[in-house]
Amino acid sequence: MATASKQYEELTVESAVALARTHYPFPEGAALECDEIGDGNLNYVFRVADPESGKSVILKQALPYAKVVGESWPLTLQRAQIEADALRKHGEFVPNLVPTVYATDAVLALTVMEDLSHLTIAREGLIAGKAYPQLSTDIGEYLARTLFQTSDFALHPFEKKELAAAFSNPELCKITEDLIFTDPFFDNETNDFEPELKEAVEALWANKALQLEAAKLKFSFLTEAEALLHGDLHTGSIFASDSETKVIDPEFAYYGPIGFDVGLFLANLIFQSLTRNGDQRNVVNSHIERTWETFEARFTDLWKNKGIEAFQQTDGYREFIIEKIFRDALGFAGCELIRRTIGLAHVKDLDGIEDDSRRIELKEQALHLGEKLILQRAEVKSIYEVTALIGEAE
Ligand code: SR1
Ligand code: MG
Repeated sequence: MATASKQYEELTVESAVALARTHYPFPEGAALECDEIGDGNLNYVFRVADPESGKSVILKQALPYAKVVGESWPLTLQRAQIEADALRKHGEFVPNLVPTVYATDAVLALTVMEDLSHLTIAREGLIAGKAYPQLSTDIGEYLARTLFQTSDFALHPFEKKELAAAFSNPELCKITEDLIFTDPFFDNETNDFEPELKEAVEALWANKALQLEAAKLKFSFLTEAEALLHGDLHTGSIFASDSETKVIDPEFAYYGPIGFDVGLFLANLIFQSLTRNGDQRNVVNSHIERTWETFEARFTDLWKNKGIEAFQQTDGYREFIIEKIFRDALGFAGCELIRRTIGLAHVKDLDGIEDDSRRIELKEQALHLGEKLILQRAEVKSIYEVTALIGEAE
């Protein structure tokens, strides 16, 4: 059970160990070891372990500012509670695909949770060439189950609206509204790109049709409370091995358009696909295709077996919803491709490429693909057309 401290203070290795003893059943007198292992943009992550018993636990603490920028960017501590609550809510539907939360402390903005360090962050593994055979089936299942079962298709409207209110997350949503949907489409100071990309970026800023479609996608994100989203489902928010997948970090969780989670994951696979050739690319393209295939199949199955909507049997309604999710997902994927290339927060898949001309070439491809997905999202009819577009980006 949670124990509230008197006031917020940043954890140290010493205080993390003391809290771990309080919140996790380490053997009496265990000689605990502790490391800060966080490499994200926003939080501290401490791993506390007892080498003797082999037991270990994670303490994640939200900082009152965005670590990626510094103390000049204050950020609500309430996101820690949102994250823990989202892990628990999603865990009701996919217990095998999220870490177990053991305890929370609202004052310290602390979550004590299952240690997943036997797994690797999927982005790192994919960059190293790993195939992760389970990844897309697991994420397709995760997406369908968490999103369907928190939507009006599965919940009584009172329960759904109560959840939507509980997951109101305005500050974190504002980050997404700015960093994904606004800043990259204008000459904004938060943007960050190599001078070699200037021409391509200026063409993007001058593209009025693109701006209009980005505005529509932002409006969807602002207004369409369809389901409880993860809100930041990139490959850095996923731990994986050949046989296991765990989704972490839902601090951006809120009620939003279903296609947002789907699109962000697809975009992050697209980055990885762009960096690969031949059979290696096919491995990732198969993940892109299987994510959608699994999502669509499971969503359909849940619709038929768990749906409570009066129009559930109405011919064409399920197809209409799935088509909307697909179209939205492509548009959101396009925005993610653009913002991770020229916005504030990048991806290592591209930034880690040392050869300057290769890196710039792939970033140009990412930008063009992002534009295409946004502008042509209504015409692209299948996920196989998306993987074909990746090939055409060269
Ligand atoms: C200031 S936070 C920058 C980015 O990091 C997070 O993981 C989100 O993707 C956010 O947009
Ligand atoms: Mg994160």
